[in-house]
Amino acid sequence: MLTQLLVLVILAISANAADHDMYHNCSRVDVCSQNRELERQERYQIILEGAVFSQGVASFRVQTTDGSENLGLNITAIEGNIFRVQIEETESSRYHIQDVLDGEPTVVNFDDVQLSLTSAEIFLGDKRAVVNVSPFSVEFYANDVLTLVIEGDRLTLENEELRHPFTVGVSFPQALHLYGLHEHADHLALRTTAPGGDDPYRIKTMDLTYFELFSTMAMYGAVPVLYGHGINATSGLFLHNAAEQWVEITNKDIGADAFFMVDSGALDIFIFLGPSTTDVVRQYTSLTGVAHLPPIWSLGYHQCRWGYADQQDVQTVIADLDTYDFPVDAIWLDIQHTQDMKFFTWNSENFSDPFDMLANLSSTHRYLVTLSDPHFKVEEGYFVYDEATANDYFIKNLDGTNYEDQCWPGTSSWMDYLNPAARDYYSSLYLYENWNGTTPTLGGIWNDMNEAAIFNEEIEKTFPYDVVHYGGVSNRDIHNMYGYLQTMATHKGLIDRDNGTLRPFILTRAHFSGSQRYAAFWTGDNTAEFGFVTISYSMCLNANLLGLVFCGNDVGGFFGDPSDELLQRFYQAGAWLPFFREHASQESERREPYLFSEEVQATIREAIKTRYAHLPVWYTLFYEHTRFGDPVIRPLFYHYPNDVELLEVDDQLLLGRNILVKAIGESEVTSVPIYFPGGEDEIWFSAQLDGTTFPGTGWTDIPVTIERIPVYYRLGSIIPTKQTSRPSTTDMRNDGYTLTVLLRNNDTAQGTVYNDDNLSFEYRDSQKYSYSDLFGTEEQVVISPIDESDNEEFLIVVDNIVVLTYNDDGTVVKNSYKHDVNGVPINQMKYEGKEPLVIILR
Ligand code: NBV
Repeated sequence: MLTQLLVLVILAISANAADHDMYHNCSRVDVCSQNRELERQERYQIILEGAVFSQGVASFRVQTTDGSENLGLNITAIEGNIFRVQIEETESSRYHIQDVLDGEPTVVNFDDVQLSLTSAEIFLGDKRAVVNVSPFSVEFYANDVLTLVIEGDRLTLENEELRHPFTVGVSFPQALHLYGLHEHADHLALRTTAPGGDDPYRIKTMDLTYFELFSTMAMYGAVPVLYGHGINATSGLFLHNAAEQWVEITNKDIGADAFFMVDSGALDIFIFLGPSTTDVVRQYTSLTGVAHLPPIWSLGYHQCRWGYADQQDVQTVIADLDTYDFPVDAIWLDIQHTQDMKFFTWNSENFSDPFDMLANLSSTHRYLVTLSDPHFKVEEGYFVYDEATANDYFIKNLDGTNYEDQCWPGTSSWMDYLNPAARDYYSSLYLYENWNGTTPTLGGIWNDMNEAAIFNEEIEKTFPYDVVHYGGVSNRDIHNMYGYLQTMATHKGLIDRDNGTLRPFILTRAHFSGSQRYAAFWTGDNTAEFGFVTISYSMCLNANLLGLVFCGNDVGGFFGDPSDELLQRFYQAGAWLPFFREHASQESERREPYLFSEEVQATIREAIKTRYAHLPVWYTLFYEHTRFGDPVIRPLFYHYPNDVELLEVDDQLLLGRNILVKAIGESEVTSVPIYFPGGEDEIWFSAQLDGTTFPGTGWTDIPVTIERIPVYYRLGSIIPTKQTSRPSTTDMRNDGYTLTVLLRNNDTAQGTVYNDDNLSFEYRDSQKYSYSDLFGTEEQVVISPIDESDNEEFLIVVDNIVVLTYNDDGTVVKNSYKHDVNGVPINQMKYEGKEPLVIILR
């Protein structure tokens, strides 16, 4: 009995662990094993003589210390306090990636250059780059604070026939923590890695089955961006390179080091000099772009399962969600919707009438999202296979034949998205005329398995490096951007399909720097365990700092079956992540929320409805992201950069500036510690509006029940919500707003609210939107247009104003106004959108 139990326990544990024999650790990958213990040593020298400074570019000659090789160092000044550092052999065949930056960066002139015998100083406003000759380093200063150093003593560049590895050390002398290096299932603050301990953080897109918590193993996404946050300044870098990398982190008492070991490609680093975290994030998004506004339905709740098997199932699930009063905006189809796993076909038996299914969904104002992978069944007669073969659109082996391996359809080939013609062809497959049985109700596409994932454990389940992409480019040089290129083509496909009138919604698993321009992403195949609730916060917070704002996890856990308690905690936390979808493996039990007891249903219903109530906040923040490049959800340090205590808090998030949420990732807790930031004067009101408040004085134990997780509104803010409960976002379109005003006696509160047609690009192309400032005192609330947009159709109507006033003795007074002092119903006061509307409360 005992042994049986033991076997079961071992099975249970190993069932949820990544296969460490199959996935390589540092010792099995050349670029890591050969460099990890590289000694610091001067290998290169800068030759100041002959350096050229011209129109924002400084060029230096670099020589190996033995004089055997010549290299060049370029430092370019870029608009917005950014420097670009490029080091390359004069005779070089290094590959430079294309299509990742959001346009060519704008080069600006240096303000001054000062040369001495030992250094060159380049001035850009109050920022400065100093190139030191010996030992070779490039130092970066923001307002005289030394914030980032490129260290010459760990620089190596090798030029092999098929590989061009390099290493480079970077230090952040005043950082207290480093963030970034996405994607890992780890804490937000990067940990020290060291030989004998954890492997360096590995960055390589791959299908990490059963990913583990607090691990440096590579996952589906690759964003080689690193920020160093200190009290005096935040700085950062972006390594513009799509090859495999390993990054060793050493945190010191003050300062931190990162050592990049890169398998191939160009040494091309953008440096962000902040000085604030907001500045650094904006600098990065200024280079790689922002997400466009999502169609509002994609911010609602998504119902997914690997296993909605036929069109009747789709209809029944939606009908049941309606019967049991669970708002939902989209239902998803996994691979089963295809005929024999052939993408862009429908299964003739189970989805025999897709038009009928889509019409049904559309009549309930719901959308369908279907999965579309980058691999294609090798089968003559399958139109995509035939056309792609005829045009040479598949990835190749070294001998020029199509690369083939195993995936869902059996033997498959992979679309070569590096080839612009293949991308165009792939985009065209999404046109209504090319994909039979589709309508605009098929509102979104799910690009899965695009790391790319392959059913071959010999090659870590992803492309081997000797496959060749368009133009003879080795996979080694672009591996990490393959999925990115697919989403770029999918995005174009959806844009073309609707003649540019509708905003595409795409969910991708693999992603790279800049993916935010095309797609949302989720954290992949998580497990139904408590730790996976909280890891979704640290992972999505990290992603949000790196521009990838539209992030979520599989609510419920992909593998396994959550307990009732766990499922509720997943929903409660997931409702406060930008992308909110329940999803489960086909091996898991069905878990649509109406299948549970009434108590469990009530909790899940409240979580989903809370999400819908706050959609105006989400939508406004997504708009502000498009405009300023800011994250939608933010770690606490983003707004409280000087509080060293909170730098490691990563199971709490700030939605924008004003809403604080704590995920509960533990079983059977009756209280949880919450960090309230901001100091004594920063008061946090329970979002239950029950008059409970907490000052921002750090850790406080808060009693909790299963009914909800702790959520707080910040004093001084105005939170726009819609308190109507409807089946979908479409049904809420014309509902009025409730403004919740969080005030201190005799003080003011402020907020913003954004509205448009919810679906099109007219907000961007014709300025058709309304964006308003909200200002409140105990006496009045004022709504004023922020800019001169064409806002007429989208002016908000306020139904209700709730004012919570915090008194100095800690008591809270709550007043709710549906009328102003003169008895005029608030929702009849017309906000004309040109002049401020003043609503007198008393
Ligand atoms: O298409 C099936 C699954 C999908 O449900 C999941 O969300 C993806 O992450 N897909 C992976 C392939 C599963 C392989 C086990």
